[in-house]
Amino acid sequence: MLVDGKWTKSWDPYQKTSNDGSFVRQISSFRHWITPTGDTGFVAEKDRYHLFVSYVCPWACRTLMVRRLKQLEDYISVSVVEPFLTDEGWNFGSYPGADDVDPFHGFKYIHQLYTHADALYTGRATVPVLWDKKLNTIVNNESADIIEMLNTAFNHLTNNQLNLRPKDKLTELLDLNDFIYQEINNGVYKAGFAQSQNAYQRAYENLFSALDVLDEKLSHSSYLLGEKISEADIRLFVTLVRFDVAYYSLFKCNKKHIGEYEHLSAFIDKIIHIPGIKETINIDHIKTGYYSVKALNPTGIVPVGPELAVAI
Ligand SMILES: N[C@@H](CCC(=O)N[C@@H](CS)C(=O)NCC(=O)O)C(=O)O
Repeated sequence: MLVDGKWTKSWDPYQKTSNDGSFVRQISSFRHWITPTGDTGFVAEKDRYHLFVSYVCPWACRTLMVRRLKQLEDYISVSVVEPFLTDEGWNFGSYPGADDVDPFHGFKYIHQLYTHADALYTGRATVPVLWDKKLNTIVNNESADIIEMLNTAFNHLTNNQLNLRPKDKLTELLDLNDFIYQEINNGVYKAGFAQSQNAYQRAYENLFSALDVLDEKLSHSSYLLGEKISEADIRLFVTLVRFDVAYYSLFKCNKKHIGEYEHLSAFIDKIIHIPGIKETINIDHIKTGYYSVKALNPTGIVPVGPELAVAI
């Protein structure tokens, strides 16, 4: 991580651990907001913004999904890092599907973007990073903010009417978002990076009861809030699509494959077939990336399987 703008030590996957050995995620620190009027200093305009992502990362990929669903390709360009976490964190390079170098400064590492934006930055250099090409700085590094912002900030320019945060269902959506974040998105990490048997077992049990709840919910409707796709679906999807490939074995979330859940697997299939969504998923990067975490997989061997129930 960075301390006062200096890269301190080799990359380590453990963000923070609480006293009982549970995994704790860092709070994001760049929280600017793009708006139609630019009252915040960041106005919505064509070709001004850029997303730095890793296909490995569910948080980054949810921003890619929303960019596609909201037809923002001409407004927000994208760079992809290599799937491995190096001793200096995410880097650009020649791995297939990645970009060689940061296109604006020629940086090799994502952490250089952070120190460019704040020379004394302290914290982890995470993806996604939403970059402002005009002001040459980070707008926001919190994917929850980014997807919320992309849902509305550019609508007057794109005329895209899809609303992933319907006002009439906002309370239900926020409750679902919270549940999905706690029990599923972060739930798999709590199991995978637990540092005590108790913390792991608690995470495992909570995760699979939450999956049961959502599988049941999806037996009544196409999407979590009914017949229209919402933010909650995107949040759920990014974890489900990585589950059988990475979390099941590497994170020891091995009670069931998602392929064994009738409604969750139909849900994955439905979302994958939305035009453009397949391009936001790169199974090779996901597998290579997760299995490159030495703390969890010291040999670095990447499994060949599994054969996925839903073809991607
Ligand atoms: N709160 C952030 C979390 C992002 C995050 O944890 N990204 C991971 C990849 S999945 C990362 O970049 N980790 C690098 C590190 O921790 O050094 C968000 O949702 O945007």
